[in-house]
Amino acid sequence: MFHLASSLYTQYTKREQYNVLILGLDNAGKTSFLEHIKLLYPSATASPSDKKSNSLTANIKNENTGESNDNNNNNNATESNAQRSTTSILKSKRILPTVGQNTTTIKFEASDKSSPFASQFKNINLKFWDLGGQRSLRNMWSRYFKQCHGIIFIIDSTDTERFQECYETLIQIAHDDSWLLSGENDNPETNGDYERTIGLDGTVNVPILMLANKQDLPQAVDLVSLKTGVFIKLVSELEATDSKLLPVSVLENQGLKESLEWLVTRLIYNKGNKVPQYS
Ligand SMILES: Nc1nc2c(ncn2[C@@H]2O[C@H](COP(=O)(O)OP(=O)(O)O)[C@@H](O)[C@H]2O)c(=O)[nH]1
Ligand SMILES: [Mg+2]
Repeated sequence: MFHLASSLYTQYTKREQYNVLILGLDNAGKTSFLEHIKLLYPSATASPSDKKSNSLTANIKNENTGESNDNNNNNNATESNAQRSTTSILKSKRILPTVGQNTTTIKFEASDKSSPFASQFKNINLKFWDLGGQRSLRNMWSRYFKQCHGIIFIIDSTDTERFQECYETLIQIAHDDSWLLSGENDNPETNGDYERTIGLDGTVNVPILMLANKQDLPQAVDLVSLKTGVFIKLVSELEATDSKLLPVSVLENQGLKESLEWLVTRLIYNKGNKVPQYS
């Protein structure tokens, strides 16, 4: 009886984990994105006593300004208040260029809990990998493809000179040979060769969320111009891929939750293809 109850409990509380790579050229805003996500969602690795304190309302001491978010504050703070506080916390952080990798696991939750779609977002963890974007580090990315369920590709919408490089980098990701390999194959018939597990077209089989970042800056290229400019070719190139380009400002917390919700919907939809890990 105890075993039945305990297995039912485990079944009910079990969480799906999706691994998401944050890619893009250096200076696009990848690390800032991850830092802001950490402020917006509760950590999945926090100790039980931290469980209730969403990082948004946790006692984060702002070193530069001395501001702190009071844990006793009303948790029902309005969205605009929440937006202001995470934005000011982020702005006070000093984010250095990433050399290795940053990883974080969050508990995903719907921004509108009363929405009929909120229930599908239950019990989902997202593990993010923020990898260095300098040219020399980009050839390391493919090592992570086998384990990943989705990609967030961040574009600096003000860096027009490097749009072409962005485009080429994305195309390279989508056609990387690693998508064809599922790992060592035990099947003796194939002689230990790698097994082909995805679509025969040889393109990436995970959703790609492209974020046109820094939309708060006046010189940022808007979404329509981006789509009709150099990125127009992406539409046909990524045709077989589940992808979307959305405008955001990581620094100002514009469009972050909405874009993540698009991604999570697609991760769930794609789970027959890429099975999540369970914890
Ligand atoms: N104005 C503005 N600056 C941003 C935004 N996102 C990131 N940045 C800035 O862009 C620079 C590079 O950010 P970082 O996160 O280190 O980029 P990474 O190299 O891709 O990890 C930093 O100075 C950030 O403050 C944004 O949405 N708006
Ligand atoms: Mg970085």
